[in-house]
Amino acid sequence: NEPDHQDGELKEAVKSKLKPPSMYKVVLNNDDYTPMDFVVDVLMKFFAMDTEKATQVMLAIHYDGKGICGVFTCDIAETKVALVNQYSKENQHPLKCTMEQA
Ligand code: TYC
Repeated sequence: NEPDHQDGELKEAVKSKLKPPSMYKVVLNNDDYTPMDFVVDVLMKFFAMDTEKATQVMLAIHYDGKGICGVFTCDIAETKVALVNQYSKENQHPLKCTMEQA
């Protein structure tokens, strides 16, 4: 029940203390067995890439050993990693997804 201007000042004070969340890179690792088509499928299904972008990223991982699929807050990165690893396991591919602080 404070006057309006005090509410406004409180909001500013709170707002000024909020720092942006830490961001995490979600990384796919290369291996010798996962089919290229499956990796493209994962990039399209879980990281909203179109065929062309997913193919570019898959090939970059294939040649460089690993690659960034996206950068997310901790909770979202953890969820993506869990979903991708579960999907790979279900389909009996050794594809591994990990996260690193950005
Ligand atoms: N190296 C795999 C092959 O030659 C393809 C591949 C690409 C696997 C990216 C994993 O994250 C990966 N079939």
